[in-house]
Order: sequence, then C-alpha cells, then structure tokens
Amino acid sequence: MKNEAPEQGKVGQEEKKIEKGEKREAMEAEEVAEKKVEEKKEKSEKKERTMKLSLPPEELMGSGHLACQGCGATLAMRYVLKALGQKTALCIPACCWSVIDGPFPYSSLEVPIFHCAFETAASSAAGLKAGLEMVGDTETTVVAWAGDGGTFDIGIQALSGAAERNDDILYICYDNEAYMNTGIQRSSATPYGAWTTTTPVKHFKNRPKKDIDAIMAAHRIPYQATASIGYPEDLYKKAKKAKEVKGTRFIHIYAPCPTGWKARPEDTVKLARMVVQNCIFPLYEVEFGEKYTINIRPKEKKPIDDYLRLQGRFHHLTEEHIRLIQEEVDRNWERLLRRAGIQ
Ligand SMILES: Cc1ncc(C[n+]2csc(CCOP(=O)(O)OP(=O)(O)O)c2C)c(N)n1
Ligand code: SF4
Ligand SMILES: [Mg+2]
Repeated sequence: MKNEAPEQGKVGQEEKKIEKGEKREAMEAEEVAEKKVEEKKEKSEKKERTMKLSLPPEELMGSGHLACQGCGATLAMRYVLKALGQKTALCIPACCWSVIDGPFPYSSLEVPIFHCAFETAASSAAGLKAGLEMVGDTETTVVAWAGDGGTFDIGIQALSGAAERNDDILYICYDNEAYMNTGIQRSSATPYGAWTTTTPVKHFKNRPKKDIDAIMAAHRIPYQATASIGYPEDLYKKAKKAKEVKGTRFIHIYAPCPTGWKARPEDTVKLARMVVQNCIFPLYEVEFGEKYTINIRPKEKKPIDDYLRLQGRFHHLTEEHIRLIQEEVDRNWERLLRRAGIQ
C-alpha cells in the first residue's frame, strides 16, 4: 500500500491535467461559437442598414412637421400617402398626428385634412365619403387616420358601426401603444408589462394588449391587414391593395414612439423589424374575416429579450415576467398559424 500511494497521486494529477485541458478546450469552443453568433448578428444588422427601398420617390409629406425625432407615426403616414396618392382625404381625430401636421394655415401634408372629434374618426370619414359621392366625386379615397387610443378605446363604437354597415372608408390605426399626445397614458393597446404614466413601475400594466384585429375580423369586412413601419414595401403594398377594395378596410400599423417607450430615436426602425421577427406583431392580411394570409414567417422565431431591453418602459420586468410574455407570444402565434390553416 505504501508504494501505491505516490502512483495514485500521479494518476490523479494526470486526470486533473486532462480535465483542465478539456475544460479549456470547451471554453475555447464556446468562445468561438459566441464570436460566430456575434459576427452573424453584425452581418445581418449591416445588411439591414444598407437595405434600399423600392418605394416611389414622390412625396406627399413634406419636411417641417412637428413630430419628435424618430417618430414611427410619421413614417407610417409617409409610406401610406405614397401608396394612396393625391386623391386622398384624411379625417384625423385628436392624437399626435393632429399636432404633427402643423398649426393652421401650415401643413406638412399635401392632401386635405379634416380634424374631427376624438371618438368620431370612422363616422366622420363615412360622412365625408357620402358627401363627396353626392357631389359626384367617387375617386377620392377617404381615410380615417387615428391612434390606438382613438381606435381600440374611444373610437371603437364609431369604427364598429362603420364596419358593420361596410361604409366605403379606409381606416388606419397607427399604433404607438399608449395615449402619447396627452403624456403617455395607458390604452388598451398598451402591452402587458409596460410602464406608462398611468401604469407606473410598481403597478405596470397587468393586462394583455386588446386583439383589435380579431375584433375587426369578427365584422367580416372585405379587407384588413397588419403592417409595420419596419417593412415599408409590405405596408405600401397593403395600402395600395386597400385603396382598390370597396367597403370598409382596416390597416393596423405598428409605429414605435421613442418618447413614450423610452427608446432611442435611431432604434425606431430596428424595433419595428424586431417585433415582426419575434412574432409579437405578426404581419398578415384577412379577407372577409376568414381568409388569413401571413405575409412574413420568420425562419426562426427570435426571443423577445433583445426587443424588450431596447425600451425603458420594460426595464423593470423580471425573468419571470419575460417568460410569461414569451408564453403569450407563442400562444398568439400558434393561434394565428391555425387561423391561416398552417397548423
Ligand atoms: C373626447 C376627448 N377626450 C380626450 C381628449 C384628449 N386627448 C387628445 S389626444 C389624446 C390621446 C390620443 O391617443 P392615441 O389615439 O393613442 O394617439 P397618440 O396621441 O398616441 O398618437 C387624448 C386623450 C380629447 N381631445 N377628446
Ligand atoms: S410622442 Fe411619440 S407618437 Fe407622438 S410625435 Fe412624439 S414620437 Fe411621435
Ligand atoms: Mg397612441
């Protein structure tokens, strides 16, 4: 036994050496893998930064508007007007856009605007359309252009009425997920977990975002779609398509608000792309409440963490909250796939 002890020690030392070597190798392999992931991420971000748009150069929205830097709602308007053209009339209820346009007699838009009461976007647009037809104008596209507060909450009665009558209007909701114009108050479009001035960190919003698209689908309107300012071509195509349809059309546009989301203005487009890639805000169309078409199906569903991290309004969330949000996103995505007949 006496002789065996040093031998065992040697073996033990050898084993430790091998173990150390293996650990170092594993660590090196991990570092290489991490580096590769970083490089891939950088490459795809660079590709996105250098992407060229194929939208027509004509602009119906000029410079000198009054929005904050990086406002997603301004891009929404710019792209939609490119698709609809000069023969467009807007009904805008109280919202950021009723200020962005500029003070009378100035306007950053080259189409007529009717500023209407907060709850009346859809009924004002329907009235305007009927009036135009009475005087023989059947060409003008009449658009109700409202925020999420004016659509999901206060204007929903007028919108539901117009949709049920199938009034010939295009209703566009630019969704910045709160009442921004009056100081970032919670709306029913505010997502679970978000800070707003009426849902402070200690009492953050604990209800999920209202599914306005399902509500609109229940009205069996001829055409509806979701869109994001991060996918301008898709948005443009949908606005063009909606212009040609008769009856009530509804487009729900995801439009980040750096001011209300405590995000960097330069991240607006990035957020509007991430939200589609992680399936929080999928892009799809619905015809007559039944035929669902998903326009972008990400190859791999990105986790939501990076998206949440870029917005101060979510900084208080714990791992557990994020897990709950991810579960909800997964459930919603599965349901959409089923509706589109994919699963
Ligand atoms: C009947 C009525 N209630 C409240 C207001 C005050 N108000 C004006 S704009 C606004 C917020 C609109 O929020 P949203 O529709 O989401 O558009 P956003 O400001 O976010 O662009 C509110 C509450 C009003 N003008 N009229
Ligand atoms: S508060 Fe938000 S939505 Fe309103 S103008 Fe500023 S960035 Fe745009
Ligand atoms: Mg809003």
